[in-house]
Amino acid sequence: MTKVIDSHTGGEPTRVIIDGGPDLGSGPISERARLLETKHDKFCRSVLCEPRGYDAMVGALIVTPVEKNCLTGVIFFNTSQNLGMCGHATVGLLVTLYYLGKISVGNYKIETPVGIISAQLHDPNTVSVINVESYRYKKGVSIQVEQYGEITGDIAWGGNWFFLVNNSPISVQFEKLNKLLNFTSSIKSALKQQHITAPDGSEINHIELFGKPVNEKAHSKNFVLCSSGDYDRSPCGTGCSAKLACLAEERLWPENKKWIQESIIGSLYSTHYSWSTGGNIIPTITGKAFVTSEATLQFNPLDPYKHGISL
Ligand code: PYC
Repeated sequence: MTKVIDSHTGGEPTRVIIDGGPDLGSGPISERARLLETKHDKFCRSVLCEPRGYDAMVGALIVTPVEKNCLTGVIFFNTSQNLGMCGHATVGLLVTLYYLGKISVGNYKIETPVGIISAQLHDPNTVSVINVESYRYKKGVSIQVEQYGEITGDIAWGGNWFFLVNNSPISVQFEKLNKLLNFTSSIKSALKQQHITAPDGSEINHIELFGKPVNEKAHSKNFVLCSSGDYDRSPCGTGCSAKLACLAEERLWPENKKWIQESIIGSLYSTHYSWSTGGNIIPTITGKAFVTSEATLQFNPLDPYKHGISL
């Protein structure tokens, strides 16, 4: 029996597995994350793929932390792979733990496969995530993208790897959703074909475009293609961290000043950063989540799609 609590953060869904996840042992969280992806992919697909979920959904598997001062450990995953960190799902996780009566308003440390983060629950729905250190890795990388020609972007780390494009030939508007999906998927393929990777050789699997905001409080509107192939309905916590890293590096936005990021559906995150002693930035992302359902997932052995619909 797998018990889950679903929530959304700025429209982006999180499914927290509160019971019935696989036993991954007690090793380092990064090792347990590797085990989840390689040995329990059927579990991940069955929990998140259609007909129980969909490609936008991110799973949050609660695990025992190695560091005793952490509230919990967590491994984030989507319908195709693990995520290093996930901002919207961290907001969803804290709101879910509050809903379950396991935490109250306050500050917590959380262990993720890419490092320990902090999160502050301000009220039953509002959370600030103090993310892992973020940085721009490369500036102005030009690639040839089929149908679109030369596209230039920055590569940055915000807990996941991002290719960030400021001058999108497709305007960042919800009405252009299919075109935005097509364009960003083509960028992702081009990066792969042209062997443009993160410093450790891993794929740059999130693509982020920026355009003019609609909401007058916001400084920018984004569109984020996630590694699952679907788009982020929220402004993307790790994507905002990568954006802040680029702004900071260019000295375009000062430390501790609020940057409001609007998502493709119009939801907002309030963000800011501070410099770390090593010259990277420490981003803070504030957003709201709401619990949408509690469920016990059923896996009938006679169900031909018990492991989800996937290739
Ligand atoms: O909020 O960091 C995020 C995120 C990554 C992928 C989907 N959401």
